[in-house]
Amino acid sequence: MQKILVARPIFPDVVEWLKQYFDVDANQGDLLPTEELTRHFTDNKDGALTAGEPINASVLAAAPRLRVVSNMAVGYNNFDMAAFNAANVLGTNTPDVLNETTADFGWALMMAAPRRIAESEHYLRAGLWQKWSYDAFIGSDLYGSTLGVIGMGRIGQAPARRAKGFNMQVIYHNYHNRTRVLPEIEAKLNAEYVSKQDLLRRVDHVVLVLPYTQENHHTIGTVELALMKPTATLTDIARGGIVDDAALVEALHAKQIATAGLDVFEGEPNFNRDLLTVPNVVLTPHIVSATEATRRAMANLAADNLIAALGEGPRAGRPPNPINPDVIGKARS
Ligand code: 8YV
Repeated sequence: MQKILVARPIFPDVVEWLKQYFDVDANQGDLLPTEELTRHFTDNKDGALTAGEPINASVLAAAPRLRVVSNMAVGYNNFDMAAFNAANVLGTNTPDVLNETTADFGWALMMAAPRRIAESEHYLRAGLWQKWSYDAFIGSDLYGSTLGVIGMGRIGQAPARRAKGFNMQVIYHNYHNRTRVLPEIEAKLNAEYVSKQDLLRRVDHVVLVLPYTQENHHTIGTVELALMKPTATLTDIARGGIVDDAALVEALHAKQIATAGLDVFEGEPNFNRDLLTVPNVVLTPHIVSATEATRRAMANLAADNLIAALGEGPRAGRPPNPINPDVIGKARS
């Protein structure tokens, strides 16, 4: 039987399902630090199921038999894909199943931040509410405003679809190496392609939905924040590192923009604690895909990918979501 590692706790029934095919080392305890992760791989694993654990050249070197790593996430910046390709190791991810859940959560942040829901709830809980006042927690509208999507991919199109119901104008920009989406998608979403600078100048609410790559590091920093309206909202449901969190703290304190909703952070879970000094932000601990149905769909897809990539099950040899399909069938190097 081939051996696999499940690198962190997942649904127990998915572990049981994997046990039908593999000898499973199921780490159902706490998260594994990298060194310990590496030690698990020296035990000749053929595959692994991860959810954000960093898999780099040194981890792969410790795992000479490893042929596939299946990430339970759509983003795979935890994989060093150059190292995967050099070693002929397949990476897989879980696209599409989380698009709508992610968009819903982004929408929730985009409503909560400008309407100051978290900030005003803290005020109420602290017993500070004494009277009604015409200007207490004044915010800005979503309905009829301009939405800016940076990263109009599979997920980015989902908030753009929601914008119709809010009578919003949609403008978008794509990131490194990508330009416009197909004209029929633009027409359907009624979305206008603009430069990043134009988007930042015009937008009332901007949502970031782009993958983390070196080129996208600090897509939003001091310069970009300075272009935005003082009434604007920034929503980040992408990845830590897309926004320069220190620059954002400064911009919020200086009231360069009105507010932000953030689910992802540089260095998470050890995020920049200066964000806690800013009252007008909504901060959540990377829970964008956390609904029962979506997390189940992600876990099932991650298991499907692993089973198929290791030549088992009904899709043997044809995993649904290969990131680097060129390595399929090549000997591990
Ligand atoms: C994951 C995510 O839950 O899919 C992604 O890329 O950001 C989240 O939905 C998280 O990354 C854990 O793997």
